[in-house]
Amino acid sequence: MQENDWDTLLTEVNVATMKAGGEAYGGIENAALAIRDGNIAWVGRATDLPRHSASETRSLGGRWLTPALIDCHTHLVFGGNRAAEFEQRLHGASYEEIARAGGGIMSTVAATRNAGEEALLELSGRRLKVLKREGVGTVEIKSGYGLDLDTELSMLRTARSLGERFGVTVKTTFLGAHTVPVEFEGRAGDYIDYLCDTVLPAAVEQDLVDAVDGYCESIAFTPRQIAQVFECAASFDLPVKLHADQLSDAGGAELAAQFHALSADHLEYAPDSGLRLLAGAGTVAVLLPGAYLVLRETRPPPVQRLRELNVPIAIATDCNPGTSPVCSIRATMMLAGTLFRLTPEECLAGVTREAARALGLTDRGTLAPGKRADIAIWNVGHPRELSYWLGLNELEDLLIGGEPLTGATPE
Ligand code: DI6
Ligand code: FE
Repeated sequence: MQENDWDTLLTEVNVATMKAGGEAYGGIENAALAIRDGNIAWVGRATDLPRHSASETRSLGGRWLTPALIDCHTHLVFGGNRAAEFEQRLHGASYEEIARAGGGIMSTVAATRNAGEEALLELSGRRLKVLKREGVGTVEIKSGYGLDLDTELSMLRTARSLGERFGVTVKTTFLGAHTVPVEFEGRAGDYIDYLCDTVLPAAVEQDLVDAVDGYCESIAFTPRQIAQVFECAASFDLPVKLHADQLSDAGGAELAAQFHALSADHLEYAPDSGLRLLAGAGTVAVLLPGAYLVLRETRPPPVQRLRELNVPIAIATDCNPGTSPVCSIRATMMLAGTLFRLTPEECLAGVTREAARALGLTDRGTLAPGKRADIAIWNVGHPRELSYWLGLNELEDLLIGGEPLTGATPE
């Protein structure tokens, strides 16, 4: 029969489908999974397999399958690094002090403007390769270290090129409203106008933008300024995301909810009223334990309230040179458990089902018929191990659209 004519059949597997509401992890033991035309055609218990033919059968010796992992918040493309600032912080300076003294984001802006597109591709490719080796098949990459027309476009082009080069899905996010560049010092309003009148329209025109983000913080932009950028995003039908309430209660959660943001990220200082608005707006909370760790924050995000309010929780690396020099989604899962007390199942859902939702992707994040065959194959005895180890990589293989990609990564 036509519908049971498969390209690939994976047998002798256990599957963490990550579908919500049933077994823990959406687990199916002694399972099989069939792929056709790059999508999942069938998944279930091996004893329930219908009559079929398959061009290729891969027996996986009891390994576990999960959806390929999704890193839904990164600043992967940047020049230079900020190890010197890290050192200064260890000598006692605070992140805010360094930023106010002209370091911080601005020092990465200078390095990124000077790098040139070839070097940017090379540097960020190294970081993406590491993520991919851990089973990441989809990654979000933000601009925001250019802050001028040419460099913002260059960052977004680099992000798009990375997707093609590495065969993974890259979702690009415009973060022009990251900080006020020196050329606009003391003129934040003019800079926001420039973003809305010039930079974002050009990036959209060149089809380089999938979503728009802003840094709403006392050291960055006010809710009013970000709202102007979000209005502009809406005029292009682009979804929005927000760096919200990381270092202070800056009204970020409320703003994100007001614009029905795909996600509100960080949220350490979000007030309860803001969380309730997020719940009503269907916005995903993206928690970033790498930044929390590196800044030695002491106030964790309100995980228990998010659970009570049924706000979906995703987690991500926030890979960036200032606050989260973290290129490991697996370490991020372990840290989300250890620092934020997320359960291993919440951690795995946070880098699959909920991370997909944070990017507005409905075709991935769970293993179910009709979803893309983006599948990670693991040498583990149980999926809880994926949030347990720090620094052990049990990835056996990564399938993207049904095709094994391990080894195809450019060196
Ligand atoms: N994400 C960001 O964009 C800022 N913090 C964060 O978690 C700042 C990044 C930087 O310092 O470069
Ligand atoms: Fe960030």
